[in-house]
Amino acid sequence: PLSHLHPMRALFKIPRIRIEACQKSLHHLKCCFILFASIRCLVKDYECRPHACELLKDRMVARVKGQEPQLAHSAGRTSGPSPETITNELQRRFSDQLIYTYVGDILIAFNPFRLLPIYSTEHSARYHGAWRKINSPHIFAIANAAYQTLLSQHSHQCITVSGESGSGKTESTHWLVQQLTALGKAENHELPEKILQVNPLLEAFGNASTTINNNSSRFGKFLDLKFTSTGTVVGAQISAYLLEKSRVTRQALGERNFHVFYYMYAGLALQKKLLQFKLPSTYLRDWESTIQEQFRNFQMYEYVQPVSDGVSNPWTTAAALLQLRPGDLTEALTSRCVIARGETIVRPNSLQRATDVRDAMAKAMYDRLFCWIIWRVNSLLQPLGNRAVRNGMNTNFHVSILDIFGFENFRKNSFEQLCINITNEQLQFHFNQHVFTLEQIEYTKEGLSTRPIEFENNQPLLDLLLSRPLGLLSLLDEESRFPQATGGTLVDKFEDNLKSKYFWRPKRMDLSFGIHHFAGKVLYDAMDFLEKNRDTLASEVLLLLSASKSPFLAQLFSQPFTTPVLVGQPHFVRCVRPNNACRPDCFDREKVRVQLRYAGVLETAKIRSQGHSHRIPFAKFIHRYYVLAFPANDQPLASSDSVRAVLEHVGLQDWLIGQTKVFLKYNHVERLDRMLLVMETRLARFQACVRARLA
Ligand code: AOV
Ligand code: MG
Repeated sequence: PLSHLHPMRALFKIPRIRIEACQKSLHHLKCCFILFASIRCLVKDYECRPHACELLKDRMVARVKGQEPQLAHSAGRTSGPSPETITNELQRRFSDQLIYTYVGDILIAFNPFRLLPIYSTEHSARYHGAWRKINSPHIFAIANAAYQTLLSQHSHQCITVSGESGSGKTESTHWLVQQLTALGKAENHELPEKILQVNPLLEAFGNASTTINNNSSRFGKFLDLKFTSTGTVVGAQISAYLLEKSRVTRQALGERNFHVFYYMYAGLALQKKLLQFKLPSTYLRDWESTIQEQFRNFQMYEYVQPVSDGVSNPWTTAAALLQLRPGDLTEALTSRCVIARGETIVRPNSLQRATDVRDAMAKAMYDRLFCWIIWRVNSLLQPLGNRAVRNGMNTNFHVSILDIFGFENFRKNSFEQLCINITNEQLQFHFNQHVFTLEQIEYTKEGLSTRPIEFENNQPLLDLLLSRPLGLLSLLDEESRFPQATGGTLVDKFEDNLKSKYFWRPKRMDLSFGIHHFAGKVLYDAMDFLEKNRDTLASEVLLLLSASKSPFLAQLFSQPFTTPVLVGQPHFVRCVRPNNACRPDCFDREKVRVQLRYAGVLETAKIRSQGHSHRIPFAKFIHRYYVLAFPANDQPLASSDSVRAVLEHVGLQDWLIGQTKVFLKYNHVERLDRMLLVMETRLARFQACVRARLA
């Protein structure tokens, strides 16, 4: 009986002006629906034509072919340099456009904020299987080191790329993937192309412009490349973490929604009047031509038809796009079922609640869509069907690359920044564990003496944030369970329970609190923490969407899209941002010094110059290298004596022998592998020669 009235108005008798405000804010939801309807076609397009997605990639993909700079070797391996010396050296190198420097086997990568001619195919080839010393420090060398270790030790490798927002992690990841796919010469020529084209696709949906970085990753990405035992790349798998889905409905001042919305807007130029979008002209100019072509593939017309019929009610449009009955959609957003005294009662939602339900729905749709894209891409990149697999070859060899969102400190920091910064805090801990703690534990376990190196251990910070039941996140979870809790009660709770020098509350009665992270002090605003942490999707909405007539939508809401994760022998790339202004010619010493300090570069230089990053069990070492010192038909014991015999025979120095393992520096392994290669090559020639004579 109320159907002739606007549904919201009918339910709450709210003034028209508020209805209009509400309708206006449906705008972003509408964008989401349209995006949603077209996404299948976009991914389909990706399946058919990997090249198409290249069009979406920004100028970074353009290769500059020109004069190549001669990179000098790093000065990173001196023992005990001062922070001043290291900063000076890095500044000198940066001004010579030498952005890469080794500290032991860790790569320091400066963001040059300009395209350097050092990523060409010729450069790539130079680092294929090359001994590290003969080339300048480079991101390609890290890919090569991981690849060679995979081949020689048959163990999973994991390259972790870290650094603050805008320091160049995602770009570094791109070069790593390019080099690894080039090294793993796939039999299927489309595969490397497809693996590389995943980036622009995922960046369109998972990256956005922030005030710090105009292509900022708003999710964590773990890319796992799969190889055969002989090093042929046969597939890949991606896992994504913590997509910042709140961006779909709200962006901070000066920030934007995910890139794909602007690509869509631009592509929708033809439709703009129809959909009443206000299009920023710059996007139009940049993207129109690209998207026009894609747009045809999107088969958008059928989806936007209801609007062109002159039906302006956003509910009807939304329901048509989602293939739901308009009444059902309205009902799910504007009312809820509550159980009281054993009876189910339908209660109308307040305007605020209806708005929250709508936002939660848009966020959930976007999030699941993103997971679905990754799941779909993974199914296209899995090794099944590959010839190597059909032939029964083992493809259980992995090199993984982790690229997360970097440490952030904006003028206003919310729940998302807390999650991002906690993730970075954990990554820093992982780095410390591998570079300092585990190294020292392993020396002690193997009966070797060490000189302990002091480093900034962020364990107390992790305790503050993650311990149970009194860590910050546990307290937040606990408070989220109280329906009456507010931002104020939350910060009070923090203040009463978090007794640590890393936590402070600047003003009582205020909703802000501070955390002194490993990378700097951040002031958070607890305003929406509870709501964001609860992250609830009304059961009515969930039911409704899973029952959509659109099989695609129904699938999204009835099936989980998850992927497993591996660990492996770590390799580290530490990205450094030379200045805040994204300028290619500016080296802000103070900014760099802070990053070098919190990344522990000084301590890393010390430990890596005296440390041994390869620790190989005797049996593994003997199995691989005994031929360097023993006759090929010998079977020497896997003992410390045999290991020593090999190392002394080949003339290496500065290694250590523990109780069960031999401790080698990265260059030792390189030299051993090189000698092995020389020997194998000679042997092959000798065999060929004998065969020729016999014939
Ligand atoms: P991020 O991944 O570390 O930030 P990006 O990799 O997105 O940082 O780099 C930021 C910008 O710096 C890029 O868009 C490029 O313009 C430029 N850049 C980075 N590395 C290079 C390079 N090697 N050569 C040329 N330009 C480069 V964030 O994802 O915000 O944490 O969340
Ligand atoms: Mg990034």
